[in-house]
Amino acid sequence: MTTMAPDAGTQDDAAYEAQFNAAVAAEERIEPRDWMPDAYRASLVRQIAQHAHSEIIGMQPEANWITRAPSLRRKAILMAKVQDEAGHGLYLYSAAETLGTSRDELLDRLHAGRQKYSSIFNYPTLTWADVGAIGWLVDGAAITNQVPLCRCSYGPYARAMVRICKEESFHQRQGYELLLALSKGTEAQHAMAQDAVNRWWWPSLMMFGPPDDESAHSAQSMAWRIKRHSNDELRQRFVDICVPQAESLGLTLPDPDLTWDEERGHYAFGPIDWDEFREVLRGNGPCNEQRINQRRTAHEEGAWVREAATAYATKQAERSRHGYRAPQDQQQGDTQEEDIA
Ligand code: FAQ
Repeated sequence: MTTMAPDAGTQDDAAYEAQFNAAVAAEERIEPRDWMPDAYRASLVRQIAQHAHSEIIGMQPEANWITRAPSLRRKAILMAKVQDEAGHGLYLYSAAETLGTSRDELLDRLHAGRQKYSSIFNYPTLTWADVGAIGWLVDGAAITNQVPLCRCSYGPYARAMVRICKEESFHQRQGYELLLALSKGTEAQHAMAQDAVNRWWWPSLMMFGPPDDESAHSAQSMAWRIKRHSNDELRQRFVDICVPQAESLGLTLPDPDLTWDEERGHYAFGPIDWDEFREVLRGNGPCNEQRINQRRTAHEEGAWVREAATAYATKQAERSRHGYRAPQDQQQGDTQEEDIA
């Protein structure tokens, strides 16, 4: 879309809003400098920030197992995955910054408990199999939710999601492969995999958010084409994908009501414990306090890194203003010429 934010007062807000609505309806992308309703901007900042916070807090449960991974291969894979989550946080904070809210401000809101992160990361990782269950179920749920976000009406968020989804897909596969190895291993390993799936299944279904009739933002977000599907639609899609995968894994999903509904062409599933979900959102999940405390500590302990990076960037900017090039920035050819001279 090309309607720039008004600065000459040539159109009133109603005209801009009509253009904005037409662009959204025509599946055009809204870009940072385009005019947009304040509520659209605020809702995007809310969702993108919650998403970014989830990515960085989501590093904690799995990082807990890096030092105890059972082989060098598993350790390398897990380190790469956890680093990817940090990267996802960065893309998303950057996308939020294009809407005029800085990363510092968003982190302050997270640390003060004024913004949420996904409920799923308030559960503990008790065994190595939990790393597999997170990859298979949590990343699987994340992909199901996020692939449609690649078509979100806001350009920077949609573009960030393309790369994130590719990486989440690798994460999901590593989790599946890990669980498969355990499931086909010894009896004790199989039991460990089953126990992890039993604990992560229901919280994974909660990741999709409250049921549609209780979802405060869905209707507006879908009208703005931020969200493309409702929470319940995506939850159902996820269940339908998981049932055959669980069969291939040789594991059982912990729901006695899980049956194929011929008429609807979907799996029917049992009731979700929404009281548990609400409690976790209120801060009373098993690990809420631990997660936010660890996040605050990491932020405080990382202050010197941010200061050093800022000082370095200032120095580089200063030098480039004066036309000085640091030796490491010079072309290799320059250095060779100097050497010959
Ligand atoms: N947890 O009206 P709705 C990942 C809040 S990334 C906590 O339905 P909406 C990768 C919601 O914010 C996982 N809060 O809201 C990874 C709102 O609160 P507010 C994160 C939740 O926005 C893997 C209120 O409830 N993914 O896993 C949850 O239309 C492994 C009302 O709800 C995203 O954030 C919840 N589960 O729909 C990383 C994807 N559900 O803001 C590491 C992008 C709802 O009024 C390791 N986000 N709430 O205070 C979305 O698609 C949407 O925001 C939904 C919620 C679907 C999460």
